[in-house]
Amino acid sequence: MAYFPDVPKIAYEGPESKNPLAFKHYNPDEQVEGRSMREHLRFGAAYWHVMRNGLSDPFGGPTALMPWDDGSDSVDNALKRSDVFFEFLDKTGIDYYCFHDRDIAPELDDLAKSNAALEKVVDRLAGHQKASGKKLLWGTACLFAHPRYAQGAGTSPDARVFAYAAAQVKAAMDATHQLGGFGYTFWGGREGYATLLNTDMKRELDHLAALLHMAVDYKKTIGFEGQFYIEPKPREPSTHQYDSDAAACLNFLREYDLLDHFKLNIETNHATLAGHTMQHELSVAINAGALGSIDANQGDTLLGWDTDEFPTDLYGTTQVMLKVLEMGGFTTGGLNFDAKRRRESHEPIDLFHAHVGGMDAFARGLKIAAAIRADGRLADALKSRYSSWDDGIGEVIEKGTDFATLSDWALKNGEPELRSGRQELLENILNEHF
Ligand code: XLS
Ligand code: NI
Ligand code: NI
Repeated sequence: MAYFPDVPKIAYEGPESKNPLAFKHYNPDEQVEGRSMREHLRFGAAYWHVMRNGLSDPFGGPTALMPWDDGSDSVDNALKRSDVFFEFLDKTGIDYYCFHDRDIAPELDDLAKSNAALEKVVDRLAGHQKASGKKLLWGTACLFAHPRYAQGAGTSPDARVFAYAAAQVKAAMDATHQLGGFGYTFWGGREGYATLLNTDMKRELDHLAALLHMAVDYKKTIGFEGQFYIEPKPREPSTHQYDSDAAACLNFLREYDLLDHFKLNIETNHATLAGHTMQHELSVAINAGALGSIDANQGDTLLGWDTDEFPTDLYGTTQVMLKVLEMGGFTTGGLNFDAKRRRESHEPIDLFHAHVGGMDAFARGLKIAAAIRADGRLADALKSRYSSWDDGIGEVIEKGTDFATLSDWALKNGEPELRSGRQELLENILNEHF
C-alpha cells in the first residue's frame, strides 16, 4: 500500500532541475575523493521526527497530518507506522535510520507489556530491513519522556528509577542488536539538574558511570558489536546537563574509565547551544579519536533553544564535511537527520521537502569540501602557520626540552617577529568555493 501516493522515488536530476521532488546534488553513486556520495554521507532518518513528531510546541498542540496513524497506543498502529516509515526510506533513498524504543513501540502500563510490544515491532522492522536493504544506524532508549524520569534516569535520586532505566536500556540494546545496529546512543535527556540544593552531583555521576559500565558488560554478554555513543547537549531539558559538550563528555568518560568503549554523536544545534561552533565540537571529538556519528540539523541564531531545523546552511554542511573528510570518513556512524519540520509545515509532503533539502545541502557541502581540499590553499596556509615547529627551536620543543634551554635560546635570539594570521584572506579563499 502506498501511504505517499503522490511521491515518486526521488531521483537525481542535477543542478538544473526545478523539480521539488528531485535531488539537484545528491547523486548516490557519484564518486568524490574515491568514494561514492552514499558511502561518504550515510544518511539516516530519525524515527521520532518522521513518524512521531506531531509538531506541537509549548504554546499549542500537534499540527502534523498523519492519515495513517489512528492515534492509539496499539501494537497494530505501531506496526503500521513501521510500514509507512519504510516507504518513506525507500522513496527518499535514505539508507539508514535511528530510533528510541518508545518511538517504534508503545510504552504500555507495565514493563513486561512494553517489552513484548517492542519485540513485536522489532520483528516487523527486521522484516522491512531484510526486504529493503535499509540498515539501523543506531538505537537508543527514551529515558526522558515518561514522568518517572522527571528527576533523571541514570542520575535519578531514586534507585528504583535507576533500575527501571537499566531494564529499559537492556531491552533497547537487545532490539538494536537484533536489528544489526551499527551503534547505540546514550543521550542523557534528564541527566542533569536544576538546583544543587537537592542534588548530590558526585553521587549522580557515579551512578551514571555505573549504568554505562553495565551497558559495556551487557554488550559483551549478548555479543553486540556496535559502537556506543554519548550525545552531548548543554541544556534543555535540565538547566545543567552533565553531558554538556564534547569536552565534558570526554572528561567524564576518561574519569570513569569508559573512554575505550564510547565515541561521541555530535549534533549541530547542541554544539551551538553550548556556545561552540559545530566545527569546534567535531574537532574536539576528532582530536580524541572519538568522533563516531553526527546528528545533522541546525539551530536558529535568533532563538535560544533546540529548534532541530533541517540543515540548509551550505557553510555549515561544508564545514561538517571538511571535518568528516579530514577524519577519513565515517566507520560506524553517519548523518542522522535529527531534524523536524516547522510547526507550519504540517503536510506529509513537507517531510520529503525537508529531507531532500537536507540531503542536497550535505551533498553540496561534500562537493565543496572536496574542492577546498583539492585546491589546497587553506591546508597550505595552516601548515605554514605552524612551520616554526617543523625545525629549529620548534622541533627541539616538540621533542622535549627544559626551561633552561629555552631561556638561553630566548636570550640569544631576541624578540620573535610575528606573522599575520591572515584570517580575512582565508575567509576570502573559502568564499571562492561557494
Ligand atoms: C535531543 C536529542 C535526541 C537524541 C536521541 O535533543 O538530540 O533526539 O538524538 O535521544
Ligand atoms: Ni540528537
Ligand atoms: Ni537535539
